[in-house]
Amino acid sequence: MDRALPPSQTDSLREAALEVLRKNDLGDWTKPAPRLYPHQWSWDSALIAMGLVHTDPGRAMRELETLFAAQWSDGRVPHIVFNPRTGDYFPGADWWASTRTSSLAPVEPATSGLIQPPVHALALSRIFDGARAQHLHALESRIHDVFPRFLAWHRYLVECRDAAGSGLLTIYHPWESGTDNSPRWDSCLARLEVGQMPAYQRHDLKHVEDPAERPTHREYDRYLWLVHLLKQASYSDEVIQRDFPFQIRDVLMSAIFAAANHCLAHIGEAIGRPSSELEELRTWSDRFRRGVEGAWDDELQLALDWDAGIEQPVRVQTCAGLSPLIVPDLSSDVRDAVMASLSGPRFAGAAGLAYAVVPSTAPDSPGFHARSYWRGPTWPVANWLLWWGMLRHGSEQQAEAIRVANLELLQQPQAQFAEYFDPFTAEPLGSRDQSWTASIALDWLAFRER
Ligand code: 2M8
Repeated sequence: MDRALPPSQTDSLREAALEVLRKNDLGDWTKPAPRLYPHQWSWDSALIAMGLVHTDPGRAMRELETLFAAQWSDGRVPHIVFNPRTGDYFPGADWWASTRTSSLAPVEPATSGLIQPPVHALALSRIFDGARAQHLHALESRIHDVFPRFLAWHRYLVECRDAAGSGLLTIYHPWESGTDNSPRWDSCLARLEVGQMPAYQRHDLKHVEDPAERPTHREYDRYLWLVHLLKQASYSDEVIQRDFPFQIRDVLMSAIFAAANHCLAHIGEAIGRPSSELEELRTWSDRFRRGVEGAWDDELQLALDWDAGIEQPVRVQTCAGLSPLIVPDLSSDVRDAVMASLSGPRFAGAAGLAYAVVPSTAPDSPGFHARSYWRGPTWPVANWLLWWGMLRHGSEQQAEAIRVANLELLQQPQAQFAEYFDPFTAEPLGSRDQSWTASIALDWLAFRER
């Protein structure tokens, strides 16, 4: 039984979460949301697999296999895999023109040319451990088969997104971070001069009640201008890195990558991969741990992204600053400092919160907006990542407090597995029936039974 909620409520929450995943299930992959996001998104799929593993580990594996089947020949896993049969989305496959633009892209399916945070090995590791425990040999053999693709993905990130060996991954677009309109990107986007590009029409605003919940038109112009420039560079890392105006070393992505290398090494060792590969993965995990630890800012008591365009840290206060918690083998003094920031008055301990969960941006800090997407609302999925990390660092009590507070938020009758929530009123915002919200609810509900 779950300590957070009485059994009748956990049962109905679980059933409702499963229903969301069933409704968004397209057979081999899952839509992140019924209408707002009708294609396959990279990190959504991995986090969806984290929930599916509790009911159908084979289907969880299929989610990853479908995504990795769209991998580019340089190893990158695209942030969107387009399905011609599912709904409107802008910018769609034509706008990205991946196959026409780069010989590295698959001929089919059409994809975007960006990446997203590399959470995939966290999901693979969960599937693997389950398969081993339950003697699911066919599933283990599928993990064997897909392993080289995962390794190629990690190698792409190391060689192309951190060629300088900084221990932090460089992103070229806010969409790569997954935290699209976070104040993390404001100062860099403010320097960007948008040139001539074709007129466009957004689809996202059709699917939310209030446009304030989504990025502004000014932000969208910048997002699309960056895509235009990326296409001009043929999505080539070498060309992009010469003078691209948006190059930021992303601390959250790098923390996830440190953990992902650790998870992949764990699987690799268990399935007997060559020791040279295991050594590489461990070295990468350590390199990105050091990168994230080195991004710690004593004054803000948060880890900060690095804006390579001006060679300065990005001094904002967002949940990404807590990402050292996701890193394996974190030194205990950094862990204690991050935990203090997380539970303190800028995040889960902020005055007036409806539930003691982590908002995406610290209330009262510049750029905060309670209803706008990644500028302040609480995202259960971001809370899940921090919770996952806290458990690994032995911060069990605090992890439990985050899990319980999130489940209480999600079991409100109006919550409907929303994409994000106003942290003060708990009003659901963005899409409803968001797959990864349902999926991580399943994982949180199953936690006490594990
Ligand atoms: C959001 O991003 C997409 C663009 O990739 C959008 O706003 O159209 C983000 O929350 C991102 O992290 C997420 O993967 C995606 C699908 O849920 O939606």
